[in-house]
Amino acid sequence: MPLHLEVPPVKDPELRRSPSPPPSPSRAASVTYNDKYVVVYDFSDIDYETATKEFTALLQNLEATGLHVEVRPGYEQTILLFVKAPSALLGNRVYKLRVRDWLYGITQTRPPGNKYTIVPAWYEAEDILSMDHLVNWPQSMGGAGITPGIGQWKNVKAIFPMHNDKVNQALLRSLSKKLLLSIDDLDKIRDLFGSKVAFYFAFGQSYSAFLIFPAVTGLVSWLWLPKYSIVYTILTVIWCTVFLEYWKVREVDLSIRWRVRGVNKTKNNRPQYKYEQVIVDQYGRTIHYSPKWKQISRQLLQLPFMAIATVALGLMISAVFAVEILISDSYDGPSNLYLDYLPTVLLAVLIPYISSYLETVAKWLTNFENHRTADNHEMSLTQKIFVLSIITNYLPILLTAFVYVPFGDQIFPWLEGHIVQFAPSIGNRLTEMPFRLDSDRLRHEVIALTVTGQLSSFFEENILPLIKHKMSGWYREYRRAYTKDTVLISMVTDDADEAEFLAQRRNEATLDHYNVQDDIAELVLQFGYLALFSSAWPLIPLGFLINNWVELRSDFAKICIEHQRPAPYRAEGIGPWIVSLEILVWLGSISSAAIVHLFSTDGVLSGGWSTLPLTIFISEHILLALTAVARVIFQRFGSEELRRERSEQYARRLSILDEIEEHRRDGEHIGVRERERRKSLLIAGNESFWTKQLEDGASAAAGMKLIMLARKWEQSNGELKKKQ
Ligand SMILES: [Ca+2]
Repeated sequence: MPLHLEVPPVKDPELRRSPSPPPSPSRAASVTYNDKYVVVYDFSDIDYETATKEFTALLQNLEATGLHVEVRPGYEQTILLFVKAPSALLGNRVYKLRVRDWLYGITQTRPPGNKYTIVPAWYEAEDILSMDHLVNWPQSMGGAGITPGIGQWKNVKAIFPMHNDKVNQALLRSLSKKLLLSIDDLDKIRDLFGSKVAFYFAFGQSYSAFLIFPAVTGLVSWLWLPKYSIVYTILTVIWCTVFLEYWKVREVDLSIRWRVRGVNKTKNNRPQYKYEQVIVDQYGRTIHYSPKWKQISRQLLQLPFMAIATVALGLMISAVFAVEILISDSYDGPSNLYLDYLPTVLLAVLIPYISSYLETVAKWLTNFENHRTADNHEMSLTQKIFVLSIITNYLPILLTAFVYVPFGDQIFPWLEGHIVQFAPSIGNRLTEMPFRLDSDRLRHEVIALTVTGQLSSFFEENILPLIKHKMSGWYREYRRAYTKDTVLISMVTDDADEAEFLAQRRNEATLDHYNVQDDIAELVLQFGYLALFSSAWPLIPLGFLINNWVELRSDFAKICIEHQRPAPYRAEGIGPWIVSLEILVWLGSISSAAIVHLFSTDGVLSGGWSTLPLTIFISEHILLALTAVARVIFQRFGSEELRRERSEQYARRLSILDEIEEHRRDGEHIGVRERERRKSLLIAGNESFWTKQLEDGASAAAGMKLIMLARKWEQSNGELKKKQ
């Protein structure tokens, strides 16, 4: 077997593949994370027969792929399948993935070797990605085809790689000592969690570094310049544009550095993707065809959804807003103190309720849109939720700035008049006070919303999940100790030498899946506050700068502690968030201009000729927006010439691809000798955990025993109950 070794640019010795580190006397130190995966199988909802059948199928699929499986009990009625890839299999997959990348034009040099070549990974996440493919990819592509929660595998709760705690902690420690993340830190995050997650940190890092400039100008403006300063505003608008253009370049740089440029076009179909036909075109390429017009027209459905959501949320927020002002400005009846808090309480109760309903609709809509790749699906859903959060976050400020302050003196007397007419009992309590215009109100609104927004999102993101996780842990312990529920781990005792390892993995199995889009959305929303409203309160950038220092570190800790280790998927950037940022920059230029125009000299613009330029300005920008939408749609259709060129390229590649991607699964065609060799390799390894169920059928027997134990216990318990 020819063995081609490339020089691996490994930065951290902890991040090497299993055979590389020298044997260490301590067992904990010798655990490798690059070649393992955990599959969580939950059989609490199904009967004995179904459970054994499903479990056997699961195991057979994994073993047929050439993976070694150790079975251990999990919490409640779950079985943890610990999957380990033989290094020959994994190294070969890593090699094939590199060849695939080269064929798709992601990398420029052809990796030397043939279909038997085994290479060491350059970093841990590269191995784990291939590990993920072995477990998750369809059988036709040489994987085990385990897709958690879908179809045949609906009782597979999760598949995940294990956290490399030592490296996690070391990196977190070094990050918390630094002011800014270096390129080296970003590389390390990529080595751990893959480029998709690393791009979030890269974006957060660039954004925070850029924030230093408006933080300084903002402080200067706050100290020495007049309120709603025009100089500060112009600088901020320019800064926004410059930052965005910088990030576009930076993203390309990083995607080349991380060898992921163009990786989005190589993504597989998601299992839920529905296609109408399978076509083999003249270049020999299999296409799962679903008409473009159908997809685009389905995606256009989000426009009416967004319109309705905007109107619904908008009406509610405006109503609460009007009540709030009526009460604070002119209501003179009894129990004024309680009434003061009424609108806030109303908003606090109503908004989460309506938002969660709208989110359900958004989820349904995204499923309906039938995206081909998991990336597109995830992104489309996050973008919808992002628009909803934009409305709830920005609308109160927009109402204050552009409705209440300029038109309040007309709207509120009119509103009061109507209340007197239709509800005299309330109306009579409204005093005939002349409308007091409070131009500081905008500033206060901006301060209150940005500060509480950052604080509450920190709490929701970091503190609340920790509390929840702790509580469910306590509850589990309580049930285990005091109730007669079937809990597997109380029937089976762990081997002493694995107890700690198993405790950690059981904990990881209960954690949530991590979605990096949520974190990006949070930063983009923050950027929007800055772009749209910082002219009202120039200390915003300084506050955000401090917030983000904590944010990036606490997000890293959050991934390590509160979430399962994310599968190290690849991405070539932050994707459509660029478009969101562009829109926010554009909105920011309008909003800042209008705020300065309305507030800077204390003179409030009121009707007449002076609003004319503003109207022209806005209508012109609506036109721009339409052009942008059209551009996006046309880009979706793509250029015919480009497609043809790519197809010809593909035909050229196909001969090599055929040789490389043999659609056979490793476990099915290896001989008895190779099987024995792999066993002896496992025994020779330093991890006794992976040698407990080496004999053929041992893992299956262990799993069956666990399922039977649980069911027997339930049976005898049920009979006991009947007898009593
Ligand atoms: Ca975050």
